[in-house]
Amino acid sequence: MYKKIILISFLMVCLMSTAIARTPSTDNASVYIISPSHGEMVVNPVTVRFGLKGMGVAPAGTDKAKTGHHHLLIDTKLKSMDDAIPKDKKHMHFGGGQTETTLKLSPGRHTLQLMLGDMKHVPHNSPVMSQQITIFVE
Ligand SMILES: [Cu+2]
Repeated sequence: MYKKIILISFLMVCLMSTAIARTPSTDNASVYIISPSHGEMVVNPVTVRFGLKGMGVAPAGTDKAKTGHHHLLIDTKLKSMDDAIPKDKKHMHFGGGQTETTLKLSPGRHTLQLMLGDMKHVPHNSPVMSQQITIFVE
C-alpha cells in the first residue's frame, strides 16, 4: 500500500516537473498568419507568411528568453502542449528562424495554424498560437 502511494507521488512529481519545465511566453505574445487570409482561394505554390508580436524569433536550440521558432500545422491540431511538437508532413518546423514558407497543397480545403515552440520544440507556457484558418486551393 505504502509503495503504491510512494510510486503515485513520484509519478505526480514527474508530471509536475515537466509542466514547470515549459518555457514562459510573454503576456502580450501573439502569433498570426499574415497571408493567406481566412477563407481565401489560393493557387499553388502557396506562400504562407508568419507574424509574431511580443516575442522574438530564434533558431531551434537557441537558449534565449522570450524567443521561439515557428511551426505550421497543416490540417491538424496539436494534441499536447506539454510535449515537443511532432515533426511530420502536418507539423512543419522552421528551426532556422524562417518567417515564411512556400507549400504545394492538394486542391480543396485546408486548415493552417501557427504555433511557436521553444528551443526544444515544446509550446510555451502559455502557448503562443494563431487562429486556425481555412483556405481553399484551386
Ligand atoms: Cu520546432
